[in-house]
Order: sequence, then structure tokens, then C-alpha cells
Amino acid sequence: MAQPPISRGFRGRKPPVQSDRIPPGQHLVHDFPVLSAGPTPHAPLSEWSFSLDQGGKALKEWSWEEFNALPQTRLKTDIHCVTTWSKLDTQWRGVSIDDLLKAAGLAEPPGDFTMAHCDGDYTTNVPVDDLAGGKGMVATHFEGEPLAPEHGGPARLLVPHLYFWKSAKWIRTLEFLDSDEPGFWEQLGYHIYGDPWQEQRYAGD
Ligand SMILES: Nc1nc2c(c(=O)[nH]1)N[C@H]1C(S)=C(S)[C@@H](COP(=O)(O)O)O[C@H]1N2
Ligand SMILES: [Mo]
Repeated sequence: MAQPPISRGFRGRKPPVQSDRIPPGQHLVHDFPVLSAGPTPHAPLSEWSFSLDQGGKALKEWSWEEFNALPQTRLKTDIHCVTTWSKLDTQWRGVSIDDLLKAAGLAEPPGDFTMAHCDGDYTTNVPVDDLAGGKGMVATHFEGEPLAPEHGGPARLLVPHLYFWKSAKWIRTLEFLDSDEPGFWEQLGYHIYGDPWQEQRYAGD
């Protein structure tokens, strides 16, 4: 049966794809774009370590072996890149910031803010409240496989409720700070906090 033209566009269209999960200005992708400000580092696992730092000193440091022996957290979550792609239901495994603090013997986080430091000199700042309470992890696995080098392997920060530039790839140190300081992209004009639901893309948004 002939349909009036107005319904034709709707018939051919997929149902509005869970638009309550796509923040303003974002669109859904099914691939996994790679966005890196520099080359992919390839540090051998025998030389890899992860540390919680404060004032230039390590509060606790783990080797790759020790890190993988820590309690594992699984997380299924949506991610949102400031370049406007969003990806739904990504699955991650790693160590939660809560478990890292516990394993370091820290009853309280030693500062209200953090700076993630990575192989290749990338940095990004995240408030402790956005990492603790099950909100952030250091991820080593994606979709059941070891995290690919171009996506941050062996380990990346994962803070899925903020724009994905906060999820620092190749993280090696989480530094605790008393005040919020801008990281790499934040110094170049990106928003200091980066909430995708508020479209906090650039400073002043
Ligand atoms: N170390 C490091 N981490 C990084 C970046 C980077 O250039 N270096 N890019 C950020 C940006 S802008 C985004 S959108 C995501 C991209 O992650 P992906 O390449 O796994 O998609 O990583 C973030 N973490
Ligand atoms: Mo990004």
C-alpha cells in the first residue's frame, strides 16, 4: 500500500537509538576510533609500574605482576569523546581506584584532586570524587581481551562519565593534589572538568 511521503522517512529509519544515552552534540559509533596526541608507546611489561604519588614521592608502587594480582572490577559503560563520537556498552576490566587506595593502605584519598601521568608525557586532571566511589578504574582489559596498545594498553585510566580525554592512556602514575591543575588538553583550552551531559568541551562552556 502506498504510504504518504511523511511516513516514509520514519519507516526506513532505525528507532531513535537510545537517545537518552547520547549526550548533546554527540553521535553513535560502532567502531572504536583511536585518538592519540603522539605515538603509541610500547614499554615492556617487565619495566612497567604503576604508582600512587603525592608531592613527587610514591605512596605505593606496583609491578605489572603485582598490579594484576589486585582485585578485579568489571564495568559495562558508555563512553563519549569530545570529537563527538559516543560508544555504548563498552566492557572493561581493571582495578578500581577504591581498590588501589585500599591496597595502598590509604583510608582516605590523600588529596581532593589528581593528575594522571602517562608514558609519552600526556597528563589530565580529575577530581578524586570522580574516581572514588566506583567511578574510575585503571583498566587493563577491553571486551575480554588485554587492552590494545593504541587504546592505552597495557593500562589506561577509565573515567567514563567524563569526556574520554580524561581516560588517560598508558597511565603510569596517579598523583594526588590539593588543588585542581590543568593537564595537557586542559592547558590547550579544553574544559577543566569535561562533563559530556553539560557539553563542557572547552574552557568557558
Ligand atoms: N596518554 C594519552 N591518553 C589519551 C590521549 C592521548 O593522546 N594520550 N588522548 C585522549 C583522547 S583526546 C581521547 S578521545 C581518548 C581516545 O581513546 P581511544 O584512542 O582509545 O579511543 O584517549 C585519551 N587519552
Ligand atoms: Mo578526545
